[in-house]
Amino acid sequence: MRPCRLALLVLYVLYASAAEDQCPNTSSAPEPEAEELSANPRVVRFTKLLTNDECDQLIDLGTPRLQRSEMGSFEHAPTSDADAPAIQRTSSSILFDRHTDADEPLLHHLRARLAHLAGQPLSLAEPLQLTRYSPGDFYGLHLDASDEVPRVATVLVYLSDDVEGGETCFPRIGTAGRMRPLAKLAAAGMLASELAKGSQYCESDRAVLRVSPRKGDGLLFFPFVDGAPDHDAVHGGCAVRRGVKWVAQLWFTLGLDAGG
Ligand SMILES: O=C(O)CCC(=O)C(=O)O
Repeated sequence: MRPCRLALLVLYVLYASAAEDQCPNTSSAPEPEAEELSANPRVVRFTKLLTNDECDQLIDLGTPRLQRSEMGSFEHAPTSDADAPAIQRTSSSILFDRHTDADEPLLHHLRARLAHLAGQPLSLAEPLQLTRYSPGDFYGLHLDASDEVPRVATVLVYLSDDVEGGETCFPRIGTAGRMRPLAKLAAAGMLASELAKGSQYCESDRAVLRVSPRKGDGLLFFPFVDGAPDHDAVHGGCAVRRGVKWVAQLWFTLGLDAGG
């Protein structure tokens, strides 16, 4: 194992043991129903994680400041590796600012709630992101984490209903034994061409995990496991065919607490 991975692993073990204490449930909202959609990689769906009002308020708060979505994390420019240009993202987003938006009660409350559900300390949470997909918009297959951006957990919350298409697609789930390991393709420099096949996994006759947007529901998964990106957690957002899909994303990233 490379020294930086070992260091990250040690960091992770240390923080994970403390995490339970650091993410108390500060909300009076009832715990949403949780359903494990996949054990490995682990993907959990929460039903009615946010209320309709919370979804609508978040959209209202972010809409005036939407811009073309970018790749990468809020601290690192487009992401992980030389494969990044092959990935496409056509939506609009706002990354709520940690300082400007710090006093916004809705954001404060939602971040704490999502951290609790993810079992992660709030100190590892990036700023909350809000994203809008209009008809035709999509997010190609990608890994949320890299060695430089060790995102240990992702929470996605769907904020709108009445959308056709727009499923969150995990092409490595449901295809066990039928696909070459993505990590090996990455090592062979073939990650970009594999990720570019994204849209074919959105077709309805393919038996991969696809989660349809349902207002208020959330997904939790873990892009960085045991000190390395988990290639099996690769995912993307299928093109929206009708309606407007809104999601909120919160990533939990190792080292944020140390770096500020
Ligand atoms: O929109 C989706 O369903 C997926 C979004 C996503 O993968 C992301 O923001 O990292």
